[in-house]
Amino acid sequence: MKQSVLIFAISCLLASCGSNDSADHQHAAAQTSNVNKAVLEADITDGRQVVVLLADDNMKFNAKEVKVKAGMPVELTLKHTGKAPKATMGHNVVILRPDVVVSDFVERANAAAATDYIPEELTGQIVVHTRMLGGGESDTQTFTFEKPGTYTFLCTFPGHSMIMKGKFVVE
Ligand SMILES: [Cu+2]
Repeated sequence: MKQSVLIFAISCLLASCGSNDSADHQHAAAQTSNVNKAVLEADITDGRQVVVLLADDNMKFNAKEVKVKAGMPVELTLKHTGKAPKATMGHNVVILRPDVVVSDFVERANAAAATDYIPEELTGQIVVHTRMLGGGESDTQTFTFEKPGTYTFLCTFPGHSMIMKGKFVVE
């Protein structure tokens, strides 16, 4: 916390910002510190790449990037480590194909409450997705990336993908 205040003070100094800008700067700093920068690598077990993503009541995933290989099954588990119910703090993981326009997808997902925010008309844009989970729940999906590339993953609960978003880097 002290460090982020210091960084804020320094960046404020460098930008020689006036008091009017302080709120904006503070807001931006808070958002940045809320984004997890961690990189996960899969554990290979019995020919499967095991990946466990965690999501919590603070609307965060435990990783920003996941490294896996193409052509080998991925066993992806999402665990909701929080206590909040699905209706207010639901989390899923949706992995999109590389050519998808993410902002368009998110817009359609927001309107898909009846199907737990999975837009059924766009399933062709989805590599795989977990169920929408409430606190304490988990879901596992096994699938294979056929081609190397960078694939966006996100939570489609409305508003969450602003922070709950990252990438699978498939080699
Ligand atoms: Cu979420």
